[in-house]
Amino acid sequence: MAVPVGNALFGDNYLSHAKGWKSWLFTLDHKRIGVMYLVSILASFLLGGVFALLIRMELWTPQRTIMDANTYNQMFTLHGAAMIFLFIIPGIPAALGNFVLPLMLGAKDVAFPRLNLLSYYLWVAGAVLALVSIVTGAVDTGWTFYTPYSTTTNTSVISMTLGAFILGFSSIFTGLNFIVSIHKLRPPTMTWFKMPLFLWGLYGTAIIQILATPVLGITLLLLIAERALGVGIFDPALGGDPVLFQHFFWFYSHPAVYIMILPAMGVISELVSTFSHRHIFGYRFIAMSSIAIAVISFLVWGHHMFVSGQSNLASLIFSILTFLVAIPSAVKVFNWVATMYKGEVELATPMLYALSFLFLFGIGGLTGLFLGALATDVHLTDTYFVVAHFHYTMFGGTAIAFFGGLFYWWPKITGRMYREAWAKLGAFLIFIGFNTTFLAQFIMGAQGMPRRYYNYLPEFAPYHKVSTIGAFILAIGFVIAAGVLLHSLFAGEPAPANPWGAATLEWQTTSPPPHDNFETQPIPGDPYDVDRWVFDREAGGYVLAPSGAAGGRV
Ligand code: HEM
Ligand SMILES: [Cu+2]
Repeated sequence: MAVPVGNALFGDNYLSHAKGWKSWLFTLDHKRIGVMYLVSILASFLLGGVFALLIRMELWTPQRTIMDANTYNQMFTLHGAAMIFLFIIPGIPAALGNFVLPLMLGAKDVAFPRLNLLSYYLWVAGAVLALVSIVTGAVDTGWTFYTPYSTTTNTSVISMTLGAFILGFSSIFTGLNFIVSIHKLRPPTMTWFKMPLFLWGLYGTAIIQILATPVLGITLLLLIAERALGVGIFDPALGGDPVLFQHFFWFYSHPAVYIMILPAMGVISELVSTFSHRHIFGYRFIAMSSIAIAVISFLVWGHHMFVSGQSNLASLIFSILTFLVAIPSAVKVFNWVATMYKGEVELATPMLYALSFLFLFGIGGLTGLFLGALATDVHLTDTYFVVAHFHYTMFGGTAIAFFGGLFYWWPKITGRMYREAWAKLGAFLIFIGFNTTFLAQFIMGAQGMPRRYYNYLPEFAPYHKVSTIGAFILAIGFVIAAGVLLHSLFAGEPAPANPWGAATLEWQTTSPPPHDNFETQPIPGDPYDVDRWVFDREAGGYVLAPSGAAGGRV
């Protein structure tokens, strides 16, 4: 088997550079830390997914199916908490971002490699505390930990919230590291507007991580103080105010949905340009809209509280501000579509995920308008409409982009290609399964099926059955996707340096990259100048066209 040009699988690379488990556990290499995050985060997704399937099985019938009501409450709490705090918030920045960010900058590592390793171990500590809370009487408050229930239930709220508190620090440190890296490690020729859009996405995310996450930390500490010491902050019996908790909680958790979606949008910008083989359209608008979204995200938290008794004026203002988010989001979508228009769209696996994202996130975003409008939200709040809406945005948006990014950077991370046909089948089943699961939830939600209910009226049973069947199709899709990636690890063709023809710097080093990322310092040019890359049969991938030799190398 001829080894393609740019493949370093059988020579020196970051994976072969040092051996033994210590070389992993104490590594300061951002690529290895990224890989450790990736494995841990995928394990969390598996755990959350198992909880999801158990929830869906329970909801197969209107009465008890497989578990009692208390267990059910714990299941949806654990599902939500695992998916949010362990999987989707750290997902793209910590796993993919850690691996890709320094490479895209042409740098050797992030600005603070030790802090990076600390972030990872904080994540592990938080995850362990969350697991402890499962063993010691799982939490049943919902992932939102609303008071006064969370201060009175006798389940292990303290270890779970302490876990979330520590995970918050992991997130803050990652954000800090990325901001400093982007400011300090950008090569002189990479001006702000020559930066890949994935980095703009991570930059916007990092701002929110640093500014919003401490509020969650303080809120959870106050909750712990109230439970452990009886300080009256949220409990009316002690002179506190439960609605205050909701304000604090959503002041973090709304921006947190942009911690989830901004890096996802960054991934999509890369995928859409690469697989349309076309320069990204409206670069500056996409870049600036990331910052606009980051800023607006701080001003809309009250849309989660329209029925909490906050004043009508406050609700009105929050509603108007919520609609503002649609503008920068739509700016991105229009620019992606314009990039594809007249491009040579190649339906490789990562692009299938990107197209899924456009469709699913489109539905998620547009249904958000019904929830942002006061009159319709009062009817829809706390129904399955909300459950469907946030799954379309978080799962259909962020998680799908995460998997698109994983299939995109996989050859770079592992040095191996995967089987396209099977990978496409997985992506296709995930798309079908996803819509089957969650479209049905929009319908029953609009008809009044409440969220978090164990028993329900028999008239909703057909929708629940469809949704459960969809969840299993979805699971089969993921099993196939996982099988494809595992198979490639052992039997995949060696990957070329640049299998897709992308122009960002991470493709200008071998697959997998050497320990120090680049043999010789690459010179960044326009990150979307994809025309300079031509397919070379012998290399099995893309190489620089001779005429465009200035600025890059293979
Ligand atoms: C196999 C895929 C999934 C299925 C079938 C599924 C299903 C469900 C169901 C049935 C609920 C319970 C709703 C309720 O009782 O109110 C739920 C809640 C939730 N899910 Fe998922 N989910 C899946 C994947 C995900 C993913 C990938 C995420 C995150 C990105 C996620 C985040 C959440 C959250 C935050 C809740 C709210 C829990 C709460 O109400 O406290 N889910 N999900
Ligand atoms: Cu919100």
